Amino acid sequence: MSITTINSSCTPAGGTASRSWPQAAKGVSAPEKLALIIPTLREAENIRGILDHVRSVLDPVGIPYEILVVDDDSPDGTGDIVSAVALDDPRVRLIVRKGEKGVAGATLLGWRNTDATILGVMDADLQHPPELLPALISAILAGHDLAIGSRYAAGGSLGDWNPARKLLSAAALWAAIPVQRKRIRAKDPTSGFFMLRRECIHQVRLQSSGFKLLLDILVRGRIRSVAEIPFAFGQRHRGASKATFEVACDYASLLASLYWERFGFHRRAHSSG
Ligand SMILES: Nc1nc2c(ncn2[C@@H]2O[C@H](COP(=O)(O)OP(=O)(O)O)[C@@H](O)[C@H]2O)c(=O)[nH]1
Ligand SMILES: [Mg+2]
Repeated sequence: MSITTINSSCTPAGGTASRSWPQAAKGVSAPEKLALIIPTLREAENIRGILDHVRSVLDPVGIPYEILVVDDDSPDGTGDIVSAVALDDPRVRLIVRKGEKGVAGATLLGWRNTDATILGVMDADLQHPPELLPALISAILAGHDLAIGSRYAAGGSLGDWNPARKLLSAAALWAAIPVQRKRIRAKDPTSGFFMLRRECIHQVRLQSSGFKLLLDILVRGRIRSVAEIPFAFGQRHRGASKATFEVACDYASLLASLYWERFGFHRRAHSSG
């Protein structure tokens, strides 16, 4: 299992972030900045569309932002498309990882390569509606540490998933209940669409394998308050899902380490102390 930590501030890679940002809109304090990570693996058919869509939604919000596409060396030209967009808009940046896979690690790498105060992540395939981004930002600016795009909050939905996938998702949620702190327990701790304050994971050790970074953050991060904003999980725009049996194994490994920390080591330490 690979573990990684985030520092409270980072030097942006590639020098592309040393530009001056536009003035923040009224109500948004100047030093705030959002870094939105879009992890990609073979998303050539989706990436230009999602970048255009996200920028059209974020521009009117007025918060300084950058979008970091962290691509695991996709052979379909995803990276070339992002590079072309980045030439025209320096708020778009590409990070290419070689020899590694996994959404959690890609997201953490993106967050390490930005100095933004608000960190976010969303998928490239339009299953996460960009229209939800302003509500997530507002929740953070209103004082929540973590804002989750939630399929399970009232008003949200899983879309057209088949019964087997719904059952698996419900099992994953059920398994995550005992390890979460009651006060901040989330209805959708396995969502891949969320934002948080950078300081909440400053030097926190997080598991970089697998897809389910949010649960790790909920358990190990310094999260005091959570907002869940409902959304309907959309249909993949183009291409195929990369969710595999290996992803399920990574989730099982994450759960095992969280259960051990919560109910194994500490209990032993307390009972022996
Ligand atoms: N960097 C990176 N991104 C990935 C990897 N696997 C999936 N993704 C991206 O993560 C997002 C969600 O993946 P997806 O296959 O749609 O998962 P699903 O929605 O659960 O079916 C998409 O943007 C994918 O391109 C990976 O190994 N590395
Ligand atoms: Mg998807």
